[in-house]
Amino acid sequence: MVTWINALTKTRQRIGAAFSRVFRQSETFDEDSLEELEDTLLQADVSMRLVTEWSEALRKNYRGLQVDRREIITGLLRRSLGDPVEFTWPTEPLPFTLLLVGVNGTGKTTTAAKLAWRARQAGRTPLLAATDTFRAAGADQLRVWAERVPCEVVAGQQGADAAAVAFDAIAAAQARSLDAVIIDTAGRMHTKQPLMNELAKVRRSVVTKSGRDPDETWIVLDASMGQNAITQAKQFHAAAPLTGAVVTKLDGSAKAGFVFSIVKELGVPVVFAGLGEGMEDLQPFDPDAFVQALVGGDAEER
Ligand SMILES: Nc1nc2c(ncn2[C@@H]2O[C@H](COP(=O)(O)OP(=O)(O)OP(=O)(O)O)[C@@H](O)[C@H]2O)c(=O)[nH]1
Ligand SMILES: [Mg+2]
Repeated sequence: MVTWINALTKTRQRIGAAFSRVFRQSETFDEDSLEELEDTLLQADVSMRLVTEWSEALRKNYRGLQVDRREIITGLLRRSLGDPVEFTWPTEPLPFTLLLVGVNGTGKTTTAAKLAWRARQAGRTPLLAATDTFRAAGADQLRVWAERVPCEVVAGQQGADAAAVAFDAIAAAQARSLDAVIIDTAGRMHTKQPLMNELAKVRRSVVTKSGRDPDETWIVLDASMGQNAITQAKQFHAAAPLTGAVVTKLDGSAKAGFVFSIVKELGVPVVFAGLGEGMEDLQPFDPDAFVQALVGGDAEER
């Protein structure tokens, strides 16, 4: 299993040394240290808006004072991530429905499978719905994963109506008294309106069949996209209101700082994070571990 410290190696390699310098400075907290901190955060793809907000708060409260920088800076980063979401598989009303959305290649299909695996680990019966009917491989890929989980799968033929597949999947889960329907959708560009309309249609068919909104709609964001991911997410939110985000490929990214924007600018919690390719590498998002892994631990600094 990949650890948070290992997964965030690339981002830390980019910014860890600069954080250490800021933390180590023993004089008072002055403009130079604030500027170095600002540069460091921007390099990790934290948005300009957030960097400005944080640095103004630090300037106002601590400039000219001798303070424990590690403590106040990590505290500031940590607070901005909010409380961790402790996701548990709901027990009613069943079946629980989860819609996974996002642009091409972010990790939706593998995340769907990993979530099904987690559901099984928690003693639940998941069903995977393969609504990616754009490509023949879309359904096949999920079938292979379903065998590994193992769990049931409902898939459409290539070219089939994605909304109809979602409908059939919920019908199957209802008929077989299964606990959760995890709906994988095709990757789509957030700028292509017909594709976004199709996503809205998939969502409506969940509402029609289950009698309520999807219980969760999570956007799957590739961490290496950095700030671009926020722009995408806003467009998806318009087509299928988001209740959370999954950040994948943190292990391959040097831009992990954009995670702060998901919470602060998009206003949805990060529920899970992908730290590697293994089944068990999709882990509940842990804000404490994330911040510690980002800035580098005490041990590493010494
Ligand atoms: N290293 C790493 N690789 C990941 C992670 N999550 C997904 N991947 C890889 O990313 C690639 C794309 O994953 P998919 O799940 O097929 O992505 P998708 O969003 O379903 O793609 P489309 O359906 O084409 O839009 C695969 O090779 C996955 O193994 C992660 O957290 N870490
Ligand atoms: Mg896919």
